[in-house]
Amino acid sequence: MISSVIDGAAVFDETQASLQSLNPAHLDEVVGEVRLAPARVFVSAAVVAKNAQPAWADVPAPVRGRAIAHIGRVVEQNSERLAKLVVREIGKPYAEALGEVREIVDTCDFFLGEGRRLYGQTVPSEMPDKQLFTFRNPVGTVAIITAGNFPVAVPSWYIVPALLTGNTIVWKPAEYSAVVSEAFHELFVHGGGLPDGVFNIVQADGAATYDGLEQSLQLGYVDKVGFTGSSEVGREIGALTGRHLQTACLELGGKNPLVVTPSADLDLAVEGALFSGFGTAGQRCTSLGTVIVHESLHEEFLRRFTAAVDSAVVGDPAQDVLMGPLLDAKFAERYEKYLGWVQPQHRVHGRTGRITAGNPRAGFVGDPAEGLYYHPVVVDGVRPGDELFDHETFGPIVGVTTYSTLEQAIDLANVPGYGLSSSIYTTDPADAFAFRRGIGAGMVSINNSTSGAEAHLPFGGNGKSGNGSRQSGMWVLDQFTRWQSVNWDYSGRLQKAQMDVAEL
Ligand code: UN1
Repeated sequence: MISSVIDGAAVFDETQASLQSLNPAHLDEVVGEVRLAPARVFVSAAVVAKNAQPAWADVPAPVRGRAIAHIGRVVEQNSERLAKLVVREIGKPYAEALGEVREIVDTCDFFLGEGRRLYGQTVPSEMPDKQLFTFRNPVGTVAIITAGNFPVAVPSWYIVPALLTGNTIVWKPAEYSAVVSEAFHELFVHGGGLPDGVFNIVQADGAATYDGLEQSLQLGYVDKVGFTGSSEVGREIGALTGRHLQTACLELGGKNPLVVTPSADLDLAVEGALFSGFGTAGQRCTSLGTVIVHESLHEEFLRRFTAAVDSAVVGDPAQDVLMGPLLDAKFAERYEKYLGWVQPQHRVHGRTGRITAGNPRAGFVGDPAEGLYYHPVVVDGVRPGDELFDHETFGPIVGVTTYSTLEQAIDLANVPGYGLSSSIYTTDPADAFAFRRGIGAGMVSINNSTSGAEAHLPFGGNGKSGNGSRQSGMWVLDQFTRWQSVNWDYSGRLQKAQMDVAEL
């Protein structure tokens, strides 16, 4: 039985419900059972983290960097085991799962050196015999709430820099990736030799987490929140955090556009659209929502794209497939609702991808021995105002629409009001840069997929995709540290800023 781990000890609360985590490729296989914690367990984890924080912050940053280095090596040594667990618990194809584990290692590699930098500045003063400085201080206790579609890479984006900068952690992973989360937690705690209380994991559902977080914020036990998940829940977390004058780093949904211009290499664009739309079964926040193709290429693009989709292999995620099953029954149910957004005026292609395991689901019913497999679907003729155009679906469905001028394409790309990732296929640099300037997204790909960001560039979105905060790379240091300004006057007299400014 999987449980929360607080202050180095498993916390079982027999009065609480437990939940089975199922293999989405074989719903009759239980991967693990998790005991869900109530709100008060979340609060006690926050108290423990709060108490452990000063000592962790006292550890010299280069030493914390070495702990991160060790974690990276231990994760690397356990890559295959962890990736196989990801395949089993959330149905992500093995190659992608291995890539995801690689992303933890990349993140550790990046931040281990940051332990020896973590620079502040020396700044000149307007007065003589006075010196100004800036220091980065840890924020304190960080609550991290993450989704299960990237059960290891995305948590590492928060956890690694938060630990490196001297913060302590309460992590609440998704319930349906509890087994992977437990394995991740163990690798981190043991690999890094982390003292008890520094990195706590709370296995809880959304309601208990919200209540626990609210109390912890109210009582001052949590100083920062990192959240990856839906735009709806992100709004609630942002509002809750703001009410207590704390800040949240929010990484939310996307309706990511891919523009195909007249000068594009069409085969490359098709390949990019296929991976962006159907990699991870369309369940990345960076997955492709709508292809916006120039009207002159519409038919040819559609012909090649649907041919590629038709020959895509959907099946056992342990094999070499484009797409495995959906993550979890809850997501499958939601996705089926979104399939209802297809309207009579739309032209539906696909639902023909070769499914090699189980039966495709027309409706979410059927033999539990078979997984949550769906056909990839392409819907041509989506327009603003259609639910399918305006909203994220988090599933293997891609819309197609046309444009005539690049300005229109940019407008169409911005209409849904998300702003996470975007892509343009063009061989004309002027188009590429006009797109970059006009698009509201935090991330822009030129001749590449909307998904698959590298781990050392800022990652994050605007609008419905987030509150402008960025993860990854050195930019995330601003999420987990607060600047402290120091002015040191060694003149031996009271020098007043703005009043005692030295003259030439
Ligand atoms: C997510 O789905 O929350 O850029 C993150 C990508 C991945 C991360 C996706 N590296 O597609």
